[in-house]
Amino acid sequence: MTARIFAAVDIGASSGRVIAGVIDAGTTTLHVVHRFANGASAVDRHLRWSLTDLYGEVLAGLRALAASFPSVESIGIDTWAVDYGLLDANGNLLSEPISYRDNRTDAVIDDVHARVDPQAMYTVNGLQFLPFNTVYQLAAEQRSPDWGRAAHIVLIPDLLAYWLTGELRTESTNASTTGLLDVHTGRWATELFENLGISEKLFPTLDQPGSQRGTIRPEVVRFTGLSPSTVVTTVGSHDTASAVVAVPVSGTRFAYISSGTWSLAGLELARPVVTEDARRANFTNERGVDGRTRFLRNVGGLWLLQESLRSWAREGRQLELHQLLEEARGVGPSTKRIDVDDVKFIAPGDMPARISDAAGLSTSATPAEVTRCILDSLASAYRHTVHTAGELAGAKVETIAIIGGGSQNSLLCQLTADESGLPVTAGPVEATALGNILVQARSRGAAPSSLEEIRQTIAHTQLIQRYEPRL
Ligand code: LFR
Repeated sequence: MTARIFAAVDIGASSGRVIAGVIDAGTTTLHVVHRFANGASAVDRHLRWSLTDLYGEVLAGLRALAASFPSVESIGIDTWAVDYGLLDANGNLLSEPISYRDNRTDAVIDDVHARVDPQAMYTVNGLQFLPFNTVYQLAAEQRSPDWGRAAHIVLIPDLLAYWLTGELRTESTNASTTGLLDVHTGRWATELFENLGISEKLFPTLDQPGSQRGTIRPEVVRFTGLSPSTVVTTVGSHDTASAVVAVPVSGTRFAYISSGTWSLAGLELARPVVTEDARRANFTNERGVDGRTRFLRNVGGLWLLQESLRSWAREGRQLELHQLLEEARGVGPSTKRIDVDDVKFIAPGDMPARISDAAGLSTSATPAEVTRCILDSLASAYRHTVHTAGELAGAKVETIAIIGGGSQNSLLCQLTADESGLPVTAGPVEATALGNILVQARSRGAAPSSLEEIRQTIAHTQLIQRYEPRL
């Protein structure tokens, strides 16, 4: 059998990649063909992404892809969730999308909750309260000059897919993070739209992972050199949904932690849990591939460390991550910890000072001590979250699967095993790209049909480390 080739455009809050996945005799091998930086910056009084630049990087990546893998069949796109761009009636982007780390929703949250009781809202959308959920961002947007001219609200991966194919849709796993999708039916929650004074028609039609979005436009063919028959396939376009496809564990008795800028920690369930206890514990029911429920919490993530490294670099201390982690291992367990979920850590800025202040560390705390405090605090938040998820869902958890970039942080993985008393599998590092690629492959007959079989293949073919709890 000849190898089949698929590509993932995978963009996170701090970097993006175009990755080719070569599937040969059941093994998927990934090749990164293009990497680029991402980040939001202050423009016109808001923290904005540059989607125009990101699209340029996607095109450059696709050009590199065509050069090395001309027989690529299909491309899938995933990014972070909740953010969107507004298009006018001619399909033009009205302004660069505002980042979820912007503070514009502070002024509108109470107003939204006055229109829709948060308790009632949770029974409909099942979503964890986060100040940046799209529903709050749209409430702020309703006060902006762009609002009157907006004809379409387009989530970030769908915007990139629109520019590549000309087709406008809303992918459903990502739609579930807007706060406007009915968690029980998977359709738009009409009543919420009405109560918030937002027209449901602003969102393009819902689309499911595995369906064909469209073929690439002639201009894209000309620029990239890709074949005109190349398609864009809808995948779990919420990066976390794609990542959860690629956990290397079978059965139901596992928790996952998709560890990157954020840590998304929780369970995969057949049905949502929208009890008052789940709401109070701030658990979300995001939609997964194949209509599964991702019952999880956004726990603070490596953002705390990434942003600390940036602060130290601004002070002229260029620290090498590997060495810093070794030093953090050496300083031993920290007695002082932070609440990694505190909203004061969401915005960019001087993170070491905020952390030292919150933990009560001395002003002379070294970067290694701050780092150890971050990792110990994350590990105990992971333990607590996994434990609470199991209790709320009535599920037994026997293993924790850490996937994504954080799975390479062996100190964090070991601390998680120690804190939780459970074995931890770590990897694949590129879970999101693998999940993206395998959902495309499956829709074209090049990967097994059930998520369970896909996961078994991943467990057998990808690099997975194991950490046992130490007493
Ligand atoms: C992870 C992620 C989370 C989402 C956050 C903001 O990259 O997609 O799942 O809550 O970013 O969009």
